[in-house]
Order: sequence, then C-alpha cells, then structure tokens
Amino acid sequence: MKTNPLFKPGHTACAGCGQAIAARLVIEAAGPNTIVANSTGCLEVFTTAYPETAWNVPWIHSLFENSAAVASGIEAALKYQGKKDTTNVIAQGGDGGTADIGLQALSGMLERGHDILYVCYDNESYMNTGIQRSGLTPFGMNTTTTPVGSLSMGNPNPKKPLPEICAAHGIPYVATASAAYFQDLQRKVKKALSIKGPKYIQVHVPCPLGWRHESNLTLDVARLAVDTGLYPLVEYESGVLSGRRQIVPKPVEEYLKVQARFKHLLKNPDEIKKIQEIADNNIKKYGLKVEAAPQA
Ligand SMILES: Cc1ncc(C[n+]2csc(CCOP(=O)(O)OP(=O)(O)O)c2C)c(N)n1
Repeated sequence: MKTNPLFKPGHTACAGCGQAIAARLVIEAAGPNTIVANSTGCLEVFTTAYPETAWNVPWIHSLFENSAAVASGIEAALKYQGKKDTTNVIAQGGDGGTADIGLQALSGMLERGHDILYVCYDNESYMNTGIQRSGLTPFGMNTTTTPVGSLSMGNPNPKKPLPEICAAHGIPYVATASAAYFQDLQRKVKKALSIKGPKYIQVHVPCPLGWRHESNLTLDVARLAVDTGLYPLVEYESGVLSGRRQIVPKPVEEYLKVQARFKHLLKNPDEIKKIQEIADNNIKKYGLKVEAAPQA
C-alpha cells in the first residue's frame, strides 16, 4: 500500500463499488503529473464531498455532459504554456455521461485530435440518480426506466457499440477493460498515455447497489462478464482491432444468476438464449475462444 496514494481512501462509495476500484487503478497507472476532468455522476459525488477530496492530483468537476470539452480546454491551455508533453490529461465519466448526454463532446474531442485519454466507467446505468437505463445498459436488465412487468422483460435494446464508434473516428487507441483485471487495465492506461492524440478506454465496473449482487462478489461478477463473452476485452489501434483477451467461454447463466437485475430472466429460457446469442456473437466477432486456459 502506498502511504500517499493519488486516490485516497475515506471517500463515500458503497461497499464493493467497482468504479472506486477502477478509478484508483487508472490514476495510479497515470501517475502524479495528471489533470482530471470528471463528469457529474457517482465517481464525482463519492470522491468530492465538500470540503474533502479523494484526489491527490489536480481535478475539476465538469457538467454531466462535458468532461471531454473541459479536458479539451485544459489540453489547449497546457499546450499554450508549453507543458503538455509533461502532463497527462484525463477526461472521465459514467456510461450515461459518456454514451448519452456527453457523446457530442466526446466525439468532438476525438475528431479534433486532442491529446487526452477519455475513461468511461461503465456501470451500465445512471446509478447516481437511481438506476435509469443508459445507452450502455445491457439487453434484459431491470432498471427503473425499463422495469420488469407482465409486458416487459427489462431493457429491450443491446448495448451501444461505443468502443467501435470511438474507433471509427480513426483515433490512435481504443480499449475495453475490466475492474477485475487489474494489470490489463493498468497496462492499457499506460499504453494509451504513451501515445499522442485522443484515446478512449471503457472499463466495466460492477455496481452492487444497481446490479443487486453481494458486495463481496464485485470482482467475481466483473470476471464472469469477461469470461462469458458478454464484455469482450479488446484493443483497437487507428481503427483496427489489434488485441483481445481470449477466454474459455462459460455459459451466460453463470453471470446472470449472481445478479438480481437479471433475476426475471432465469425462469425464461428464451430470454437467456437471446443473451447467450449476444455472447456467442462477441466470441465469434472478436475471436475470443480458446479450448483451454493458457498456462500462467
Ligand atoms: C444536464 C444534466 N442532466 C441531468 C443531471 C442529473 N444527473 C446527475 S448524475 C446523473 C447520472 C449519472 O450517470 P452515469 O453517467 O452513468 O454515472 P454513474 O452515476 O452511473 O457513475 C444524472 C442524470 C445533471 N447533473 N445534469
């Protein structure tokens, strides 16, 4: 344990918050010469209860929708001051702040070529305001705006392919990562920050409160998302798929059954089949499957 971490303990995240784990890994990988612009959302709220802060780097709270635009201004100012080469700029936000209301600011940041790493902490709903569906909510999830009932089996839409949308901008680096795979996440952050230009990393971060799993299962849940093929860990360089984490695929039920957000699906084989198809398509599309786990 570091005695003076860049992301300090004592904040107000829920027990087992995947976002807190990932945010700490990201900033420790980025290092002290980093400025962070953070959208409104859980991460901003639980790390900066006035007058305290968990951040041991310069950090600014943007609006819900514009951390990418605020970071663009910071990067331009650093360039003007001749300090950009020694300072990382990170824009970050939740999946709602990134895939929905902040998509315009993110796309502009990517298109203009700013030297910024954008990190999306994907807990698959608007958690800070009470588990509303976002563009990154998975198919079948029970949220407060896609409630399960006699006419509804939860969210009717698949996740927006945001990593691919970012990669389609032709930016130098895009990756997905998971709160459960620490070294993989930190390697991707370091790699991104070693490259000039816009970069995007989307990290899967379980939320015990919204996903309704036991708080001690956060890392198991995150690992199962990867190991079933539902959250493929991939990398794109200049728009081209360049890396993937291979898996010995597990059935999706193993992931679904530990989270009450999917409880309604367990009695319905047709719905589970649809989710297995999503995983199978990912496994095929990204070439994820290996027959046996690689030797350590
Ligand atoms: C323009 C605007 N609309 C709505 C809100 C209310 N609001 C604050 S946080 C939030 C949800 C954040 O969700 P997400 O970005 O997914 O992050 P999470 O809290 O899940 O980490 C909303 C809707 C706001 N602050 N500003």
